[in-house]
Amino acid sequence: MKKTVYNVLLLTLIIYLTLLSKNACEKTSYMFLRKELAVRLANTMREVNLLPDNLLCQPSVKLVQKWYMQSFLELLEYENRAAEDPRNLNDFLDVLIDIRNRHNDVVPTMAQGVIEYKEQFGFDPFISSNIQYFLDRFYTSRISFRMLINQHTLLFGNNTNPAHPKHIGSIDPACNMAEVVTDAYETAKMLCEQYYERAPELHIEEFNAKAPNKPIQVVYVPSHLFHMLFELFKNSMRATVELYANSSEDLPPVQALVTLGKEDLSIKISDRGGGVPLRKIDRLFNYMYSTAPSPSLKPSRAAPLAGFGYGLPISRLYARYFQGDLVLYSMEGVGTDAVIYLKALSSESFERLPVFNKSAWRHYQTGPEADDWSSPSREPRDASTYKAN
Ligand code: W6P
Repeated sequence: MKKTVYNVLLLTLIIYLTLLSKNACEKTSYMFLRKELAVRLANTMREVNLLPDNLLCQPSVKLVQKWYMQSFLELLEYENRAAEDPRNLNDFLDVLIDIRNRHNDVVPTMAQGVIEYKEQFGFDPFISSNIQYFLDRFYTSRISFRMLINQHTLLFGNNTNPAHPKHIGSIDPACNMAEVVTDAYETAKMLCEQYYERAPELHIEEFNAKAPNKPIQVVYVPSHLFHMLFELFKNSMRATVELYANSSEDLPPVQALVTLGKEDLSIKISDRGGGVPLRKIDRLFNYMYSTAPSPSLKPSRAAPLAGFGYGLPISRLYARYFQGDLVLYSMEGVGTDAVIYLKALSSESFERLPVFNKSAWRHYQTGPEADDWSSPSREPRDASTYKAN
């Protein structure tokens, strides 16, 4: 009898402590986020203001600024609202969801701003490097902002994900790489077949150097990984299908190699799609270069495998956000290897965030510097052999 009572009490105590700590945790998260999110928004807005005037005055950029300002003010409302009142916690959840929705279209809207600029002023290498620097930082900060909002709303919005009960918010503590690779491949394959009526096969191979023959897993955000892999598969498939457009030969498969070492978890996606000359590789990551000249805000009208042209640079930001990277190695005439590098240990996957300081400020002030390498274009040359693109 005594033992049972003890057990019941223990159980009640455990349930009570769990509830208590869940609430304590939500309060802590609330107090952290109301400040942290406002600070990140404010820093971003200060940096937007450093953009060249001709870009700042574009209507799309103005619209994005308005969204940031409104979200900032909404967060400030909570500055003095007690975490002890559950109504505040619940209202805050709703505000976060509103903010997230308000910012859904920031990427295509900024792309539109770049298009508007390009239509008026043309392509300018100085502005392009300014925009590159700015958008890399701006989108990284957006990734982090959405990550924090997602964690809070998923953890405390009291709807546990029934499909993935083991996930902690958007994080999978045992994210199986081969599964996400297959998933991203299948999704890209569907699009590819819709558009081209065929798609290359996938050959997937794993090499676990750390624990031979064990599946490769890591603590990661599956949606980020999916985003990167989906982008790479679309590019590989398009290159492959277009290279074989007038051929009845079988398509060379896309190969995926997932490897795990002590420090890196790497995923290589290889295609035999004919490759890209080295001179053009940087352009694939350039925001200003890869924005289409005509507005195409409705993705339905665009070719399904083309997208906005922002897929690759943003995928690279996802990889870098947790201290990884995304690199392309292409051999023209043959094909392209794309490698995603991630940290094998979650203890090394801390956030990589832009800081707003004097050094960042200087990036927007310096004019185009004189090139300190010889440039063939300054030598007399035969204009008829000059390749413009
Ligand atoms: C290509 C161009 C490209 C970009 C990114 C990933 C793969 C590929 N393949 O031909």
